[in-house]
Amino acid sequence: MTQAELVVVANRLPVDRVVDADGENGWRRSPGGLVTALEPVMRRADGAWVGWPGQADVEVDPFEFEGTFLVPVSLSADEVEKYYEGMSNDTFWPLYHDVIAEPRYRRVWWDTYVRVNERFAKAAAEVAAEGAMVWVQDYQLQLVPRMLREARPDLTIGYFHHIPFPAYGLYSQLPWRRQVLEGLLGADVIGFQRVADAGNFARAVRRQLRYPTKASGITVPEPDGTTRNALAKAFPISIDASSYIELAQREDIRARAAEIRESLGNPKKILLGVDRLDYTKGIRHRLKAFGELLEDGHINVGDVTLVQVASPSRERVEAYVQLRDEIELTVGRINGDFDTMDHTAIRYLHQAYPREEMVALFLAADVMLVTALRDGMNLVAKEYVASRIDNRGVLVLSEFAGAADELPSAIRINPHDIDGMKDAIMRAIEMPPSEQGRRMRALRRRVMEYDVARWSKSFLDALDDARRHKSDTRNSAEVHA
Ligand code: GDG
Repeated sequence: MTQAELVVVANRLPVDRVVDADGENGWRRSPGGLVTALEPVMRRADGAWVGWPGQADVEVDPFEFEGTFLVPVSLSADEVEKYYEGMSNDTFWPLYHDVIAEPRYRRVWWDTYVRVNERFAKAAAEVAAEGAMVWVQDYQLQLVPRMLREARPDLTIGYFHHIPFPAYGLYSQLPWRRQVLEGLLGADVIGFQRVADAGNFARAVRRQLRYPTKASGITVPEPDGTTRNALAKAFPISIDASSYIELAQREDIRARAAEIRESLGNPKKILLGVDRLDYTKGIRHRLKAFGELLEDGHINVGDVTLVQVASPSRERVEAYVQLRDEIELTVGRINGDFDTMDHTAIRYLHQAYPREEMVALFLAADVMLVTALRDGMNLVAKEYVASRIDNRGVLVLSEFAGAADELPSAIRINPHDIDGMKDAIMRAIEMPPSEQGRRMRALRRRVMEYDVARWSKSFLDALDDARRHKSDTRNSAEVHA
């Protein structure tokens, strides 16, 4: 087996299984920011990626794919149900998003989560070279850092948390709150989206484990009686901005944007929402505000259309089934009340589109609505901004999305305040081009400067520092021995 200097461990492998016309199985790189960000790093570093291939009960041997060594971790259908749909998406996801939906605490899910985390940790331990760096991704794998450290104390371990970390009062509901903190603290560097998330984590560690913390450092006791320092701090994730700029410059995509406007009956203003269909995204609140604006007569369907892309997500989890029903009922009601033969109030699309179509939509949209009730970052906000090479368009952005920390030139909203959101939408619709330009330029500067390459570099630099520090302490211990 390959011995890799850099190992990424994520729930999913960076590839999707595809079957070609002859029925042959193959693999295709899955689109996604993380994959794009890490690809060059992985190539340079003799990298390996440990993850689930995305289908239950599929056993695949490790293989080389476009310069990265891929190590598939197999999950049974029962494990997918308990570890992924259950513990990850029906316990951690709602709990970490401020219990917008009620988290379910089921012991059998936890047991499977532990077992599956062990399997990921074992696969990573097998493929990592002596003294390698391992970077674990996200809430599905919170126990891996500790398990890996126990198996391989020579490794330097990083963990990045893509979703929020909740306030202690909520976090403390978790029956396994100590185990999860201990699991994460197996890492040398623990990255969060926002400064507030890192703060919530440090507070949980102080309250629950009584470990001292100072600035971003946490003093973690080791089994041998010594202590070590773990770093817990914000590394806000970003997007591959240049690839969005390239798409936005393409003639065919610009033509498609014009065609989209045309097909909606050339309204004066197009509002756009693009989200996975998830209760954290505030889609219902957005529809409520939009519906009321129509009802109040502030806007009419001839002038303003809302396009809502809600890409299918977690369709086997009950809360998502319910959410879809509620949203579709609301859309149906609003359209029923306000549509005309020529114009629709909401063009609702429960589909996933290729990136080219997304960028065409971004270019067609005068106003982008990001109304999340809670969101680690929200990459869609950044993708919209990067695509607006014409410095036009308005971003309406929830203060509960991580992106709000970095994008102060957006129109900031509290999605729970429906009147406030209605005012913000009207302001966005009526904003003069000069103000749009001023705001959009500021937003674009930020997104282009802090792109995903910069994000991964800053995290890996921190990890490298931790590794150097580790070998310094080891050397000085040897000198003193
Ligand atoms: C989690 C955190 C954090 C969506 N529909 C389509 C499509 N998308 C793409 C978007 C964007 C991505 O999916 C969604 O990223 P978000 O950041 O908006 O949200 P989550 O999926 O909840 O991601 C989040 C993120 O992790 C990264 O750390 O920012 O807070 O919740 O890139 O464009 N892409 C295509 N077709 C679709 O229909 N091609």
